[in-house]
Parts: sequence; structure tokens; C-alpha cells
Amino acid sequence: IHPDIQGVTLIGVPTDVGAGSIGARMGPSALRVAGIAQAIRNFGLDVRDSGDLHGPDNPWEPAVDGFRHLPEVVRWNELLHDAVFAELDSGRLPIVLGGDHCLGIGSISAVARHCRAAGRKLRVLWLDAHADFNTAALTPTGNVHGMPVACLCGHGPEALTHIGGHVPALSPADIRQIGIRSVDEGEKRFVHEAGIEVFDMRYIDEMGMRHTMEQALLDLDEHTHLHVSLDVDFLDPDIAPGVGTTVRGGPNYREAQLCMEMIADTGRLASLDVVELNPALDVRNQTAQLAVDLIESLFGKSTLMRR
Ligand code: 4U7
Ligand code: MN
Ligand code: MN
Ligand code: MN
Repeated sequence: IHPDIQGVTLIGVPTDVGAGSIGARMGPSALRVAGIAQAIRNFGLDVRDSGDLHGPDNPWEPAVDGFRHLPEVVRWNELLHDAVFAELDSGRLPIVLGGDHCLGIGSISAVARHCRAAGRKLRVLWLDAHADFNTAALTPTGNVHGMPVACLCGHGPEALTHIGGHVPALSPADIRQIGIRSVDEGEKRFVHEAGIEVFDMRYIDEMGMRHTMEQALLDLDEHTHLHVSLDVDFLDPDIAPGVGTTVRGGPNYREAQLCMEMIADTGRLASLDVVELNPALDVRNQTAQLAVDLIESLFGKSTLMRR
């Protein structure tokens, strides 16, 4: 992790207002039950669990003007923005326990605002089966969890794009997407147009996870804040069944561990989202336990001493 970090704060965000299925609201509990706080404490870090944010219920309505539940999505993201910004401001590393991936808007807009204020460079690693670059016009579902990257890049409703006070919160040049294997037709064109650097599963198959991560982590320096947005559906569904939008052919256990270990080696991790875990679809909490295993690697657990 980043050398300036004073401690770690867990922020539970029990909602699925942005998702296409109900259950991600139980994600924070499942991660706590899997022992996330103690796992990080074992590294000698000061871990504070700030509990859950409280926001609106999921009304479970059809899309209006291309969005499902936009007012509720906005409210949860405003709350999360403020919580994440406050933790960064006090020198702590926030871990967002989602909740669905619409929460990337609130979380990363706060990270971007913090970086602008502190004069830090920002690198966002988006680990996901999906590009999450839909807009109201492009989305096949209206679910906002398929739109956070577009919103962060300034493409979306004002209420979501301006949460961090600066539009766009992010430049496509700040983002690296890894593990992508399901992109909608219109979304595909838009990702290309925006120029986001995407390491899709074909790239990982051909080049390997090691080379992929070397590329995705290129040009980090001592002024870089590294944010990881881990959508649990990044992982192959054989090892991570507890997600609403499974896509076959994701990274296996060792590939995912290597990905985390290489991020840890940079020593620049300064904020993290763990999203899209749906305990209602999981088997014996194995996906939450896997997420905790991976987070241990992300915080520097490794088999041997390395030079
Ligand atoms: B996730 C989808 F149509 N692209 O927009 C959409 F396939 O945060 C899925 O990555 C989005 O899990 C998945 O609804 C969002 C769909
Ligand atoms: Mn996602
Ligand atoms: Mn996804
Ligand atoms: Mn999903």
C-alpha cells in the first residue's frame, strides 16, 4: 500500500439500486462474515469499520429516460462520495464494501477530487468482466452499474457527473480496464472512441497476466494514487459464483492472485472498491472468502520473501 497511509477504513454500502438483480445489498455483511477486517489487521494496520451508510430502498422500477432508479443511485453516490473523501482527507485508505458497481461513481469521484487537491496523479484499475461504459442512449438494461466509467468520464446525467465538483472527474487516460469480456454493441464503439486502454481476456490469454499487469502499471511514480475498483464478476464464475452478471472465461484463482500481488508490489495502493458481490447467489460464502483472499494479496501477503 501507499507509504503515506495512516490506516484503513471499511465503508459498507448495502445497496443494489444500480444492479439488475437484488442481493448486492448483502455484500458488506458477507465480506465482514468472511473476515475482511481481521485479514487486514493481520498486516499490522489500523483498521476501522465505520459500519454501513444508510440510503434509499431499491424501488425495483423500470427505466425512466434510460435509467433505472436514478434518484436513488444519485443519493447513494452522494453519501459515498462524502464518506470516501473524508477518509482520504484524514490520510486513510477507504475500502468500499459494495453494493453494486454504480458506487464507483461516488467512490472514484472522491478519489479524483482528493488527488486534485493533493497534487497527486491518479491511476484507476478497473477489474471487471464488463466495460461499464454505457449511457442512457446505449444501455440495453437501464441499470446504472453498467455506466459508472462513462459517468466518471463526463458522459451521463449532470447529477452523477458533477458529484466530485469537477466534470469530468476522470480522463480516459487515467484508466486501465482488465479482464473485460462482455461489452454491448454501442458500448464497444464508445469505449474505442474514448480511447480507454482495455486489457481484455483475449489480451490476457495471449500475453499472460504478468505482461498484462506490467503494462497496466506502467509509469506509476511516487506521486501516484492507485485506486482499484474490483468488480467480483472479473473472476471466473467457476471460482466466484456469487455475482449477478456472471460471464464465463475470467481469470482463474492463480491469475487473480498474481494480478493482486503485482499491484501490491507497486506500493501505491491508496483506495479500493469491492463491488457486485451478491450473497444471495453465492455458495457457502465462497465468493466473499475468495475476495478476502485476494485482498490479502493486494495488501502484500505473499508466499516467500522477495527481492
Ligand atoms: B457491472 C450490461 F447489458 N452491459 O449495461 C448493462 F450486459 O458493474 C451489464 O460490470 C453491466 O457488473 C454489468 O446492463 C455491470 C448488460
Ligand atoms: Mn462493473
Ligand atoms: Mn461486471
Ligand atoms: Mn454485475
